[in-house]
Amino acid sequence: MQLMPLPQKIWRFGRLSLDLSQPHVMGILNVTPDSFSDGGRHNGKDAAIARALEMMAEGATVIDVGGESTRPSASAVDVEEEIRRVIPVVEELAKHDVIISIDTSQPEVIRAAVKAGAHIWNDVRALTRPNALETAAVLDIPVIIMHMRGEPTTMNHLDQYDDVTLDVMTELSQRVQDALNTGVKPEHIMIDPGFGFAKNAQQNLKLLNEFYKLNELGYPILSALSRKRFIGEALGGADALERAVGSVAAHLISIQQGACMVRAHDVKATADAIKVWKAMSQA
Ligand code: 9MG
Repeated sequence: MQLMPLPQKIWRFGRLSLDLSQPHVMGILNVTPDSFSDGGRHNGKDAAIARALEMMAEGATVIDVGGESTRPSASAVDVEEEIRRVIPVVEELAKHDVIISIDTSQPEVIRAAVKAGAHIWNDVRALTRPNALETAAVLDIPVIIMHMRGEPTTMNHLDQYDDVTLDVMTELSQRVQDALNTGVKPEHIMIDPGFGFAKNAQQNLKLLNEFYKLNELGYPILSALSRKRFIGEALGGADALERAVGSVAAHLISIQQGACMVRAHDVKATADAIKVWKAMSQA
């Protein structure tokens, strides 16, 4: 592990901006039907907005809204349904001072979301869907390009690497190059090694230990480790809801090596850990 400075880069969105020389928390807001069921007391949208506002109060500077689960067992969602889930939440969130990222691989969804007020495209499929690269270039917004092999349903069989960190860097570089060749601006690109996507537990741990190597690619880096299975395994078999402290620790390890954004469920704990890290790094 090696200590790395963060990039001097600012993303501007009208009145809002994101200084990437500081680490940020991206709060996870899943708007899949099972995410906000509360026995019918609130509708799903109200509960989702309440959770987003809570995460902002806890220290999230970006809210990542997703209408499709990327778990290997999840069934596919059609574009119309994804739009029905995501857009009403984005329209409401856009009334607040928050930077909105959209977790989608569908060009139609990101187009509708940007119209409704979203700012960033977070694509676990790294702009590989038809027309995705062209859409990212035309929308002219920041994009998070994540490493994965195959699809969430097939990725668990695609974890053969010579050296996981170097192979991820090579494959991510190719996706970044495709984006640049299509007209995506270099200053709009953030990369993400895709913890848990086509990687086994040992490979995820090696990637975390060698996270600093990703800085060689020259782009700001997101790490998304929250409640991932390998964190549970490192804890001796902890369930998802018991992985908060392990996730905070792993996120901090990635920040120490250069991550400027971490994607988290447990925002307050993550933001507190970052405050301590910042105090230390300014001492
Ligand atoms: C939506 N989503 C789920 N896991 C993710 C990860 O590891 N990275 C990014 N960028 N998005 C993710």
